[in-house]
Amino acid sequence: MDDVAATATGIYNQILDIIGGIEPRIAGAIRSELTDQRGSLKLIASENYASLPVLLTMGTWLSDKYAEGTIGHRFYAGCQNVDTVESVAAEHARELFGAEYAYAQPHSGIDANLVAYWSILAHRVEGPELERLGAKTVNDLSEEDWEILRREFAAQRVMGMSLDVGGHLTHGFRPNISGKMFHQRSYGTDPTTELIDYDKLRADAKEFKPLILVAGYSAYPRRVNFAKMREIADEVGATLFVDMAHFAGLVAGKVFTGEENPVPYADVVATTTHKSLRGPRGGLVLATKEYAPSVDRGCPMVLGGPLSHVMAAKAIALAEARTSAFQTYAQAVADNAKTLADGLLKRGVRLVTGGTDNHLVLLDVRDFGLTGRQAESALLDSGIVTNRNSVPNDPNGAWYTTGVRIGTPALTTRGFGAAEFDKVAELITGVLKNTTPAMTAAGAPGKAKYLLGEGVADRTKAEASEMLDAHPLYPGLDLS
Ligand code: DSN
Repeated sequence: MDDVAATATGIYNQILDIIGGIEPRIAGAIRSELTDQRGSLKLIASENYASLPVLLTMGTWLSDKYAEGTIGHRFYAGCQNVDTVESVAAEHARELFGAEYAYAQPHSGIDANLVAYWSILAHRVEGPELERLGAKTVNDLSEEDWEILRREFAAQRVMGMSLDVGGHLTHGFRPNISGKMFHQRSYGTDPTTELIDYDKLRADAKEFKPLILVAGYSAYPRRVNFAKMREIADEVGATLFVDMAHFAGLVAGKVFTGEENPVPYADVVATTTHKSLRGPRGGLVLATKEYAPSVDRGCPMVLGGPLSHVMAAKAIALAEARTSAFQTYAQAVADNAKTLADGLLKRGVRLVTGGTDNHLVLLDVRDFGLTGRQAESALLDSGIVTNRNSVPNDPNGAWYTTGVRIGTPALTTRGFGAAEFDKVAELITGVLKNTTPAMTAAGAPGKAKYLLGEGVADRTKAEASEMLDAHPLYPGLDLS
C-alpha cells in the first residue's frame, strides 16, 4: 500500500497543479479537505475513507460516456466498456452479498431507495394492472386506463421506522417523496427499552396492511432481526424492502450473519456504497430473481444515465470488501463501537437503548443541559466531527435535537482500536461536561449558542492530534 501512496503522491500533485492552473480555489479546496480530514476525529456514522485505488478510479474518462439502459441493452452506441464496468460491479456485489441480482447504477442511497420503491410498484401494481387491462406495456394504455393505474399507485401503503427513533427520511417521512407518494405509517420503538417492539410492529402491520414493509435505519444503534421482519411481511402480504445503507459493511464483512443478514430474507435490498462499505459515493440495489426485471428498469424509470466512473470505483470497493482484511475491519468497527459506548456509559453519558451492537452510538445530551446542536458545535470546535440527531420523543425537534450520533467506520479505517476509542469517549465527555448553553435575552438557556470552558477546545485538539498522528490518513500520501 506504501507503493500506492507513493505513486498517488506524484499523481495527485500533478493533477492539482493542472486543476490549480484553471481554478486555484478548487485545487485549494481539495488540498484543504485532505488537511481537515486528516486533522479531526471523524465520527460521523455515515462517513468513511475510501481507499486510494477507489478514489483514483473515479477520476477517469469513464465519466464522459452516456450509457442509459442495461448491460448489453443501451440507448447509446459504444457502451462496451461501460458494460464491462457494470457487469464486474454487479458480479462482485452478487458474490459478496450472496444476492440473486445486483444493480449498480443508482447514484446515491436515495436514488437506490427510489429504484426499490418504483420497482416494487412496477412488480406488484403495474404488472397485475396491465394484465387485467390486457396490455403488454404502459404504452398500450389509454388515457382512462392510465388514470386508473395512477390511482392505484397513489393508493399504496408503506410502513417504515419512524425518523425520530432512527429511521431514514426516505422511509415515509412527509417532506420526502416517500411520505408524499404513499399512504404511510411509522413503527416506533418500545418507550422503555428503546428497542424495536416486533409484537407491536406485527399488530400495526396487520391493521395497516402495507404493500411495502421497510426495515433499516440511519440512527438506530442496534441490529435488526430480518427473519422476524420477513415473517411479518408474509403475514400481511407485504414486500420486504431493507435499506442497509448504514450497515452494508457489516453484512459484507460477515459481522451480521444469520437472521441479522437481510439479504436472504428481503425481496429488495438497497444500500449506499460509501458508508461502512467504504466505497465511492453511490448506491446499489440487490434483489431476488422475482424482482430483478423491474429493478433493472431503474433507468429510465427514475434514474438518468449511470455514472460509469463511479460504477467502476464501486467494482474496486466491492472487490476490496471480498477480502479477509475487510472482514477483520468490519469486526473491528463493531468492537470499537462497543468500546466507545462502554467508555461513554462509564463516564455517565446516557445512550439511546443503553449501548450499541452495530457501528453507531446515539448520545442523549439533555443531562448536560445541552441541545444536540450545541453539543455538535462544541465538539466541532474541539476537533471532533459528529452530527446532531433526534432521540425518541425529542423535546427539541429535528433542527436543534437532543442527541448526537457518532460512529466508528472512519476512525477504524485509520487503525483506531480499543485504547483510542476509550480515549475518544473521554474527550467527548470532557467537552460535554465543559459546555454550557448561552442564555437568551430573556434569561433562559438558548438552543443554539453555547460557552465552552477556557482551554477545553485546545486541550482536546492536542490530545486528539496525538492519536491522529499515530494513525495517519493515507500514510505516505504527501501533498505538501
Ligand atoms: N445522510 C445519511 C446519514 O448520515 O445517515 C443518510 O442519508
